[in-house]
Amino acid sequence: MPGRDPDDRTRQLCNAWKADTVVAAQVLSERTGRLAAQLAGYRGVRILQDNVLWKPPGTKAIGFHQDSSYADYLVPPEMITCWISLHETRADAGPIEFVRGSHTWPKSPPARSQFHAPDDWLAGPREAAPEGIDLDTVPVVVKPGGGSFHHGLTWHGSAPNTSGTVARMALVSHFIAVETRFHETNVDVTYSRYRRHGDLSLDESFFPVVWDESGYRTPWLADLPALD
Ligand SMILES: O=C(O)CCC(=O)C(=O)O
Repeated sequence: MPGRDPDDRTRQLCNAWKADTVVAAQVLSERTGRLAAQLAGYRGVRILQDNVLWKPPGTKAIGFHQDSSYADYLVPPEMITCWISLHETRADAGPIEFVRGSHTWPKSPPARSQFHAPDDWLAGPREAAPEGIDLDTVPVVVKPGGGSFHHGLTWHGSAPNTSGTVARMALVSHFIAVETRFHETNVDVTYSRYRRHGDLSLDESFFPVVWDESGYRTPWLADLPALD
């Protein structure tokens, strides 16, 4: 709806897989889950959360952050992310960018950088960079359907879309190790609502198993439409 959201902000839906089976087919795809697990060295993965991002011309930056900073309510407190572009990306249209080598840096608290529309989107990694390291940011410039995987400690975000004409959309899957459990005392304002009384396990209704080396996959995922 025009005017509902500020025109200069990236629009973001979280967990669109619950509302749209085509989004679900991609973000919960077995192949994507297998690749994520194998890259992370996990025996299997569950989805933690998806994001659908739409960044029209004129939108401001997304503050650089580490995804695993937002996982302290989980054990282990980490994730791996798959980012798929729905458009041909351009370096001036605010593509996702990674800070080279930052997956080896320690985890910083999430408050260090404002997420939506910060003026200084690189403040977080600049503060976190080890002494003597200059930030080297690498944009992901790909065709529609192209994408990338990133480690939960990799600093990433995106600059303003200054292209004037080109929008970009992306589908993001944040995966966690299949054996992940809720933390006993740390809570997340949104996701700890899915914690059952006296039980730290993650319910497959909300955090389905996307791929496991045993061949197990949450059974109802078989009902999703096939990807061409
Ligand atoms: O697409 C972007 O600008 C940022 C996406 C992001 O933060 C992520 O994929 O974890």
